[in-house]
Amino acid sequence: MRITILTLFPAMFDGALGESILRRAVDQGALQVERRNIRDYAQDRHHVVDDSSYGGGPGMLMKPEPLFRAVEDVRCQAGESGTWVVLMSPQGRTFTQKTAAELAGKPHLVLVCGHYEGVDERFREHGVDDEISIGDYVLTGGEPAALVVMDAVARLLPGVLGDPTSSEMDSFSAGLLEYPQYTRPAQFRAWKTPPVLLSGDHQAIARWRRRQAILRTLRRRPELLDTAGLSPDEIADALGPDPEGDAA
Ligand code: 9D3
Repeated sequence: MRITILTLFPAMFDGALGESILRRAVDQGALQVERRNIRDYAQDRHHVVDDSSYGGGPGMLMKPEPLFRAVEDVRCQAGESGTWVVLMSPQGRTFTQKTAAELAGKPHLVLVCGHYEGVDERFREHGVDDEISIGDYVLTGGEPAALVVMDAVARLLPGVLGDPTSSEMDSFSAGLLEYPQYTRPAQFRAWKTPPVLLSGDHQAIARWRRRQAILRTLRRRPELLDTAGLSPDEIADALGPDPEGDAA
């Protein structure tokens, strides 16, 4: 897969691309990342990319010409087919794991990062295929959001993470929060690892984990249970008679 990032601040991606999983994905050839500076597509002498808003109001907007020229240049060089252009924007559809999976199927993603108070409406309307927000909070620009999208998409590409983990394969745990996890030492300070996890009884461990995952989801993110595909019976069944006395 290929990802092109259109940004006024290409260096903001240096750190993330130079480390860890994203770097490995690029080194392995599973992912090709290209950054282009939108300012390079401005045609006036001072490479101006922003201007004030018609009708007045505070702040600056990104001018349409450099944005259209940048996207059209990428689309032409890519041969047009399979290029999916996404504007990172607070007004976009909210990014989820489902969106990540959908975008991971595109051969060429173009992530456009806005800055200032936003972009000229004609670019939003006629220049892009999609518009995505990563959640309801205010960033200084689209770059951190593009990084989030790129990271979530990259780990879904074949070969990037190695084999999918068994919990990702396990349809029972889909849509639930994770169960509590422990590693050595068995006791740290006053805090002991739940004995069932040291018991070697794999069936008991699986039951305990499932119960913990459901309890935790019920307490912290009850709305997730609506889409986890669990019937009330399955929930009651997994929770059972409450052996630890910690029912919700
Ligand atoms: C006062 C109106 N503001 C909208 C909330 C203007 C504005 C603030 C911040 C316009 C753009 C931005 C920069 N943010 C993004 O470009 C952005 C973003 C975000 O702020 N939150 C979540 N997802 C995203 S994707 C792009």
